[in-house]
Amino acid sequence: MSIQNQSTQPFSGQRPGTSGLRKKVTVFQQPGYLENFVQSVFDTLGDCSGQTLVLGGDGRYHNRVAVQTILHMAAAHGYARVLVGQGGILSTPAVSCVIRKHAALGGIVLSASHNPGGIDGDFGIKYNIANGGPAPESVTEAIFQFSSSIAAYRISDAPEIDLQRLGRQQLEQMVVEVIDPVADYAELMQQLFDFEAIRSLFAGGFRMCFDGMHAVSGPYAQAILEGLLGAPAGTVINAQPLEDFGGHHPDPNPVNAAQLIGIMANQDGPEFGAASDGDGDRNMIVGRRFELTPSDSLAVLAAHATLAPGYRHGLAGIARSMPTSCAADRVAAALGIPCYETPTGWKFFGNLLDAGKVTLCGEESYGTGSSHIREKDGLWAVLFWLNLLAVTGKPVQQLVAEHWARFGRNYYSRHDYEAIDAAAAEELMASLRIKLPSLAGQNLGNYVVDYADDFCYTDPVDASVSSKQGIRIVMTDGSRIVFRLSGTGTEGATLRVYLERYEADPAYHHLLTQQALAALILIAEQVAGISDWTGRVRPSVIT
Ligand code: VG1
Ligand code: CO
Repeated sequence: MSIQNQSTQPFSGQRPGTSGLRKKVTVFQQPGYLENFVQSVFDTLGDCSGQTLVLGGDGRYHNRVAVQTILHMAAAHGYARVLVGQGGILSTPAVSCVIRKHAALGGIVLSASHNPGGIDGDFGIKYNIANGGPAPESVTEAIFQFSSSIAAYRISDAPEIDLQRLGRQQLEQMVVEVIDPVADYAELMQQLFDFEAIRSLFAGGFRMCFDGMHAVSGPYAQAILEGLLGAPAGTVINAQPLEDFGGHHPDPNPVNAAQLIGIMANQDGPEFGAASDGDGDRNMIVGRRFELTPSDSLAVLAAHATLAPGYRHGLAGIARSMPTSCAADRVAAALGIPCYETPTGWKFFGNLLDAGKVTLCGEESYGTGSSHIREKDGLWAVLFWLNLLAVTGKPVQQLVAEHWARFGRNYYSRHDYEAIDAAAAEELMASLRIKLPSLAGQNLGNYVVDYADDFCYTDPVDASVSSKQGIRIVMTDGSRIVFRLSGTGTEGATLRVYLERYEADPAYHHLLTQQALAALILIAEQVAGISDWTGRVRPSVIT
């Protein structure tokens, strides 16, 4: 066994996007591709001797191969210890939890999250820092710089590690500790939520359905919901992680989780439904015949947070990504706490959480989380909701209706135009940018534009600036249209159009979302010329 220096060439385009480096599996299978990126991570970190690394992924195709490679590279960089999930499995929130609990220097998450898996699907890698959260832009930029000039990587040629065998194994001078992927995470959840109350809820006949979407959250949900909380066997469907997610798209929204929506449409079916994504950091919450928007979910959780033991002392503040609806802002105002608006991507919440400025965070893309870790957390959100349902005795729909009655309703929808021509997408955005200055004060349909800009964020903690984070057109009544290009797709470009309308009057809280937003949808098309630029007359996904 020895450590080798393998000479290599840089690969172009290893710049991490919204959430790490995501490419087709076939790209990652090129000799040296993964190694280059990992070497660039280690070069960015500098001396890793004596440190601990956490490693795991969502179980998608190529996960185990990549885990072995990274273990052998970590051994060549002086790490004292790697904590790796059994079978190479760790959800994104579990990685964050394990990094923090075991004071690791950082962790590597192998996932392309909500992107499809399998041999024809996507693979991804993301580095998380010592606070448990995604590396900030300064770190990802350094990784990219190293990857563009790399000449060699270091790796051990020792035999493979047995990823099934729990406990310690030796790799060169390094200890590899294969850990139960669920244990630390489950322990943390029990500190935050009223497991007694939720256990009684299930014991009293309450039924739910959790769709694991054949991705990583299945084992977590089974251990916690069916194991610790006593929900009946079968509560978790599609529970087993599969390399291709069973051919499905592990992106929990009503379109992709059609099976769950079907189950929840049944009048005699479960009262509560939820789904998570590829790497377990997203959540979709559904009631019986009722779909909840993630923006509303954040707002309702914030309004009732003190009902959960982990939040009984209240919230320091709330943060939401810019395109997320302003429903949470109204709760923050009522609670007298600040509400921060950040660019899309969980990494932007890290500083606010570390500084103790916020307790709850959320994104419109089915992402919710808190200061307990530094990632969004799918099952955490489900347990939070279960805690609310158990304590209030009210179903989801009633809690949400009462919320709207008190705060007003923010109608909200996202229209995605996937796999469009990348150059055309850039041109659409460029031409919108040119129009921005002339939009203020203009009448668009029944709306008057208050202001229009390209969102630029200055981090309140370290003053770092992130520009061009999405074009927003904000109307005088607070309604908004936001345009941005996805940073996680791997085919062409994806245009996301976010639409929001505020309605204070309860007499208008029963409208169908797309109808409530119809005028704004029309304005978005008129202002941006979406069909002209993309050749599409309708979005590919509406959530
Ligand atoms: C999308 C979502 C964003 C989320 C990101 C990573 O990014 O819009 O809110 O943080 O995915 O989520 P984009 O750039 O494609 O819009 V996950 O669960 O895929 O790590
Ligand atoms: Co995810």
